[in-house]
Amino acid sequence: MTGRDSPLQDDLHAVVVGAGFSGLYMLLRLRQLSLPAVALEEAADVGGTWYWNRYPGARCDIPTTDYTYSFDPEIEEAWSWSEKYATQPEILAYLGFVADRYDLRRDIRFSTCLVSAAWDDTDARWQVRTDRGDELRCHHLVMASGCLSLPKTPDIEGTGRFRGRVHFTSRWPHEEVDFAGRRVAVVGTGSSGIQVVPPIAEQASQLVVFQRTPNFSVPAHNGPPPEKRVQALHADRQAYRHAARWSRGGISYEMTDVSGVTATEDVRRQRFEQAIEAGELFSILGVFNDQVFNAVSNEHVSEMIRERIRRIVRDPETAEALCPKDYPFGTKRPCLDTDYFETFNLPHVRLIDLRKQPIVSVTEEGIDTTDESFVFDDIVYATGFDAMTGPLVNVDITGRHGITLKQKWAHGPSTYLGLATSGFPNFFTITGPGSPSVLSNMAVSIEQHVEWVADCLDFMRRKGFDTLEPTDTAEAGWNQHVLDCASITLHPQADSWYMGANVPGKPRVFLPYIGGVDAYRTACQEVVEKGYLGFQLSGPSAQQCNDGVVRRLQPDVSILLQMVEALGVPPIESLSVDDARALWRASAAMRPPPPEVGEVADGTLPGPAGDLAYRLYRPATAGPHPLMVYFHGGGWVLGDLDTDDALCRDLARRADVLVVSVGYRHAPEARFPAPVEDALAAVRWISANGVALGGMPETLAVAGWSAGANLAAVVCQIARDDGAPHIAGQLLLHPVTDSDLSRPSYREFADGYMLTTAMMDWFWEHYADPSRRADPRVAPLRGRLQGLPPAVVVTGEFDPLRDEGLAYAQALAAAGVPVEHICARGHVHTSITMVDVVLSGAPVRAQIAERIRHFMPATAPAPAPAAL
Ligand code: NA7
Repeated sequence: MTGRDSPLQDDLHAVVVGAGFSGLYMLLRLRQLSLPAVALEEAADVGGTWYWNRYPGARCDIPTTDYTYSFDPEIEEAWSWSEKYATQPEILAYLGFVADRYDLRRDIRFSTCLVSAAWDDTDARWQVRTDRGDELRCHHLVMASGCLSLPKTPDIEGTGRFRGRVHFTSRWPHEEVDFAGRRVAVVGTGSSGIQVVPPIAEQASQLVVFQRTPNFSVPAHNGPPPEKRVQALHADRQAYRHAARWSRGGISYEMTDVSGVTATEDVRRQRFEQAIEAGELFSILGVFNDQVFNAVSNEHVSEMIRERIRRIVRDPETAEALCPKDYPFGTKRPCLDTDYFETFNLPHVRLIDLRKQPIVSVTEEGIDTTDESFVFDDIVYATGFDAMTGPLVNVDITGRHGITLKQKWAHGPSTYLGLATSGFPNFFTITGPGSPSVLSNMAVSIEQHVEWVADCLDFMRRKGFDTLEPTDTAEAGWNQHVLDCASITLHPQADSWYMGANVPGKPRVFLPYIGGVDAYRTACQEVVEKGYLGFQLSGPSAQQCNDGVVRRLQPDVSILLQMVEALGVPPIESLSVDDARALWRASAAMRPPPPEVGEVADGTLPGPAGDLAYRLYRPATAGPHPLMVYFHGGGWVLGDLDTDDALCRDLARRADVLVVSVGYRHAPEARFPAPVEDALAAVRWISANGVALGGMPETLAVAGWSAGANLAAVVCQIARDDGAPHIAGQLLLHPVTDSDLSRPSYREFADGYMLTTAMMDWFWEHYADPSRRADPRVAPLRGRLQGLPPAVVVTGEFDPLRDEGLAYAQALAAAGVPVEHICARGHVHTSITMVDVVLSGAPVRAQIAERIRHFMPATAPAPAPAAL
């Protein structure tokens, strides 16, 4: 071990903080690069979290086949795990073995804490101080200090008063703690509590478990390492590791396409039982493909877990108290257990539900709740950690301009890739907030981060750069992406430590990156391939900054695009019109069931060349309702009432309006001006018959998507010129407003974002002769815009039609028309309309519903009941 008193070298390339899984590997990589480095470690030996959390029952909950270093096949050969989920002593021994094998201890300063680190701009170095009085300088500071390493001080009255023995699962003594014949309290029922309860129950004469929030837990089925995994690993180690590195969670498992919403009861149970049988976290987290996003799907899994608990625990009241009910499954860290629920059937074990009888105070003898006084010999606190940000902001780290990390992150962490943060040059966080970290197999995520940092330091040295720091643009973009990913899940609903909600006063922000290890790894690689995109690099003779944002698409839009690409769907413009229509209809039919509304009724109305079909969507609320005529999209060639059904339902529900979706004639059979004539006739008829349909008088607005929005805009211009019918407002979703395809968005998003420039060409070809394309009834942007009804114009950030939509909004505003422009950030042409497929579209549609209130009055209040 590094001698405590031998002075540390003053000028190092890197200081690594921590000697757990990440610190050890970081140190090794630095040594392999011949970059002088030292690790500072608070503990007396290596191990990190596995050094401190020595409580009985402590185990990993990722199978050991995967909870292991994979960077060196030789250590994999030399070490074999004895169990599926190894105990803490075995994992600690493993880390000791790795430290020995590479002789890492000689570069680790044990029993030494980092006290402060301050960036000195003048010599581009960190000034580091330790609690042993060391003062040293280094080029790079790497925080390998763990995500769950700073225990939370239990926020319970009187904790200092207790005269018996007190233990923290997170700081367990090295000597064995004997509970035989003792009266023991365990406070906290997270992973640690759930692991420690059964072994303590085996010894104690009395055990009382104080539970504030019940936790979802499923059996670990511990035993020998899982044969299937072991075989796969031995058959092809490289392929096995590769699959894990490119998996969603850092461990390969079979992804399902079964939705919890649409699957039959039998299939749901079968999938659940398979997951229970596997006894792995990612199996139970992946029973259905939509359980992370969809409350109904999630509730199926939740309820099946509750059913298990009720079957196991004999006392119904205890069973009910152990059933989590107020947060979706998986949004608090789920647990794997060994006989946890069974333990409550033992006569000397009791559960106290703190929701019913909260703790008043810890006393000299034990614990007082509002209802009872308990006497104990031991109290075990399993009350958790100040997770992810705690270990970083509770050290005095000062970046440029004297700003501390604590100050910068006062409202929540801000990072680029969870690896670095602007204002703090040459500062790296291994598995920091904004990276998959705690949502993944940590072993895989740690290796990926360490390798990324090592490669980066190597690159800097080779290119002569001294400093590296993310730009504000890149960091803000990443923070937004991390938030976008979390926002479409159920996670924000839970008071979890993922949300920082377990520590009073901590900002409520979803801390890890939930986009997946695979997606994250791709982003990190892309950053490097694009010349360290979003990083400012500088040195004595070189500067480099390729600024930008690595992920701008909404996460579910990005997945959708990948799926479409993988399906190899032929380009619409390569098909016959009939085949294109069939494909359009088929893709709409594949979507999940549409939302319910009060009433859906089909009818016909008279058009200029025969009857036109319409479909009416009536909200469930009491009418009459404001009236909205809707025209579907599809380039005047494709689409019908069915293809835009979900969007119409969503509009009716959210905006509380009566939507009448109108089918109009299509090109090429009925080219311009036929669709315009149909649209106009429909609006006139609905205006005349609106009250009979259940609409409020004088409230008619028009709406449409894409080519449908083109028709809506054109109808508004004609109605204004004719003086009738009165149109209260226009909602234009991704509208076609011009026939000029030379705007930049047509080039920027020409291909790969659902609607392509080639497709638009094809639509135009079918719809209108080139000689007629300047007609304002074709290209409303070329018409007179004064005196038009108020408008809400929605454009997609990644839409070839973006610029013409924006141009229309600007031109309307310039003509004095009240207009609201909504830019759907990270969206493509189709995504807002894909209700229940693209979940990130929901907030945009909510915004639309709110904005159209400006021209659509609220539904009239239901008439008061007649006085008796
Ligand atoms: P957790 O998962 O944060 O669990 C802590 C538990 O302690 C949890 O049940 C808390 O209830 C409870 N707690 C915390 N403060 C109190 C007070 N004041 N009174 C009563 N109960 C309290 O930490 P763990 O150590 O179990 O697990 C951490 C991670 O380590 C784990 O997820 C794995 O990744 C490994 P609450 O839910 O806040 O109501």
